[in-house]
Amino acid sequence: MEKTLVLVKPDGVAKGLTGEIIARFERRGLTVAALKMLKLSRAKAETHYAEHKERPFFGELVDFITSGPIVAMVVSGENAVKVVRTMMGPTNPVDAAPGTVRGDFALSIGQNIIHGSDSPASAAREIEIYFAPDEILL
Ligand code: IDP
Ligand code: MG
Repeated sequence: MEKTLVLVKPDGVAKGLTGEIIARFERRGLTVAALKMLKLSRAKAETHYAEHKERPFFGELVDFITSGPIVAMVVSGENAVKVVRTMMGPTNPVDAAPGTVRGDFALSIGQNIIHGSDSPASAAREIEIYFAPDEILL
């Protein structure tokens, strides 16, 4: 089964949306294969978002993702990467349709509630940042 990394970002946790987000994936038929709450270190945040290192918003992004607790999960299922991305909605919530997580719960690109890996290769790289192999139980 394909696996993807999902983060409920600090704004999503603070708004009490963790259960709602997990429920959406479970109702769709995806499986939560690993789950934890944590506060991300700057070093891990910089590793996770390394592709954006040169972008003007990088500092703000690292500040935000390390600003409070997040919930990390491995979600698995057929085409999990693409299905999760579709259910999240586009990066800028202004463009996100109602029915998507960002379209229902976010307004700003900097605080857009949720992360999901953008490819199976990204998923493999990102899952290793958050989970040891023996923490992935399904
Ligand atoms: P994604 O989360 O939809 O995969 P990416 O392009 O990978 O989007 O960007 C990572 C995160 O960086 C986004 O979720 C968003 O929070 C933040 N971000 C992206 N572009 C901007 C921007 O132009 N201004 C501020 N934050 C941004
Ligand atoms: Mg991305």
